[in-house]
Amino acid sequence: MAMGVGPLLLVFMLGLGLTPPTLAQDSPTYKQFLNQHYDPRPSGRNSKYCEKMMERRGPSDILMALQRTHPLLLLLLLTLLGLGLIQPSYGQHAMYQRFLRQHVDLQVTSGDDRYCNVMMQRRRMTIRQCKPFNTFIHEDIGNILNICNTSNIPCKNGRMNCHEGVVQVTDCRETGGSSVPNCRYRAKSSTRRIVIACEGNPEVPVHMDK
Ligand code: 5FA
Repeated sequence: MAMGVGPLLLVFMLGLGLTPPTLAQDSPTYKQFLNQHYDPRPSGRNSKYCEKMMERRGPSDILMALQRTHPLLLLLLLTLLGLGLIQPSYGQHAMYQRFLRQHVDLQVTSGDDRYCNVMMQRRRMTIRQCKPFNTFIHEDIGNILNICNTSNIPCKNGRMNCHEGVVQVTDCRETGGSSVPNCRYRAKSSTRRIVIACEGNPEVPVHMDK
């Protein structure tokens, strides 16, 4: 369901393309002018004629107002549709950003306890509570993305969007007795098999499963 900016642009351009002809062919201002000031076959030029015409042409102001707003409503509808289309893409992008923040560190190839204490705080995993366990992957982003291209395996929650790969990691496990804001961690660096969940088109990592 991932959609890029392309469909939004298409829908938006379609909206822009549809609106000008509507304005040109049925210009509300022009119609209003005709309605208020033009009568090719007047049935008289007395007060009765004026009364009749004012009554007949008056209420159409509401219609005119509706006609005037019609192109805007159309544009609004198309824009909302466009926003609806990019929403899933944006959500998935946010999950990918979250994955990068929590699980990817390309600066180092391994880390010690101090690394975990600093990184868990820096990557905002010790705000409301000390996240009990977290893995940092020290691998080129291309290699991590490639894991999403391997065959699907079941995730812990039963979904089939998980993939496995072997990468260099630092696992940070909270030591007993630490608490916010001084969360304390024990580090374990290794090259191990990880399982990640991927979503989107192209698929990107959104969750660390193991
Ligand atoms: N989530 C879980 N399984 C998913 C899947 N197969 N595909 C896409 N998303 C999936 O899940 C944490 C988050 O991951 C939730 O938002 C869930 O929708 C999504 P969890 O079941 O609470 O796992 P957990 O308790 O192991 O997660 P945390 O400890 O919060 O963090 P993790 O580092 O284990 O996982 P994370 O990378 O998602 O933060």
